[in-house]
Amino acid sequence: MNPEEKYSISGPINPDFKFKKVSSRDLEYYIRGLQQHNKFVLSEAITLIESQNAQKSIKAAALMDWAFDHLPKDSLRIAVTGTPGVGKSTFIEAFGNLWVHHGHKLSVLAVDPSSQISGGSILGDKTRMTTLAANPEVFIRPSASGGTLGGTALHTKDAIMLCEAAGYTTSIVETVGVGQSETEVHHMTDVSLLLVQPGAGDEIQGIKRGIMENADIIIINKADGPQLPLARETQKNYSNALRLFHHPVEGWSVPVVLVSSIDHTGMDEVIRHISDFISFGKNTGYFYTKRKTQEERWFVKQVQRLMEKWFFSNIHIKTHFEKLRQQLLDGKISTPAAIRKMNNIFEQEMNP
Ligand SMILES: Nc1nc2c(ncn2[C@@H]2O[C@H](COP(=O)(O)OP(=O)(O)O)[C@@H](O)[C@H]2O)c(=O)[nH]1
Ligand SMILES: [Mg+2]
Repeated sequence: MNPEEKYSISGPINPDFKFKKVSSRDLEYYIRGLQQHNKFVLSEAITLIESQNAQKSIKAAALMDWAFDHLPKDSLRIAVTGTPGVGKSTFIEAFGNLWVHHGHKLSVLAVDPSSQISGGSILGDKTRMTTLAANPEVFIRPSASGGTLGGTALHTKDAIMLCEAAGYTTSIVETVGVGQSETEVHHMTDVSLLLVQPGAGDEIQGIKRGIMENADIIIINKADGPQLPLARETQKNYSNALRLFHHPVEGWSVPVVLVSSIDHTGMDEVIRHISDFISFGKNTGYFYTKRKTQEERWFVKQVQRLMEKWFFSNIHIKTHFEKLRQQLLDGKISTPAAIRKMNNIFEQEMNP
């Protein structure tokens, strides 16, 4: 008997009873589904790892362990960044279909530090990715609803691994919103594509240094129709401006490509530059070092998160912390003194 049948009650006993869906999937179910490249199960598996439920997180941890042991030898993680409206989703739709045509399996995920801001959610973007969504070789994950600040970034990294273990060896991560997601996405991908629009020279001045320096390939999107001459001008401006920036990969000069995601032009060139960048990175060792550093950074960040959690679950520490905070607000203690006191409390706790 399947669990749905087992728990469903119908008939005269209580006609108003509504079947409450219970998650009765066992680990085997997820593993088998991922092994079979089953998109539905993959989607369920990502929901599982996003869950805050304690029992589910035990299962999620076991699943992540399995995924970690079953990562493909070769995988590619691509970041697609740029301000909202620049055409990221439209680009992914065009590029993704071509990429799959080259024989790859692809997943599309979103990194969204604050899912509260709706406007640009990938869920809405699915309408811009209709043909991609229908492609059997493509898995698209709409961005999670709700979630804590920074939480979705956390899950995106794990979701990439689940997708890879399920055979989707290329992942595209689209940033939703600006700011934090822009920086986070570079810490979980191998190559970053920065999309910009045709525009005036002084707009380039406005692009933050960090954003330019993190771009491995710059794409001038919407290079079509009446915008084409302006796009060419913008291409020149970016190429010039790039001379002022220092790319982390010694010897890599960032290409600036003209693309129309609507007319599907420039896509082959993008693919060539991605391949070049990856080969270059593998030859120099940068590719592997970057991945290792990403894992190390992730470990450190998560341990810091754990430390915070454990420290504040200590009632003694929490009480003192709250007391000092209040004293600070009441002007009864100076900030340096409060910090010193907190330090003493930590010391006592660590060396009882
Ligand atoms: N002319 C033109 N319009 C485009 C192109 N790419 C995207 N757009 C339009 O730009 C708007 C924003 O696109 P979208 O993909 O949602 O941007 P995102 O917010 O960066 O994901 C939509 O109206 C698209 O049709 C392009 O290559 N050429
Ligand atoms: Mg989008």
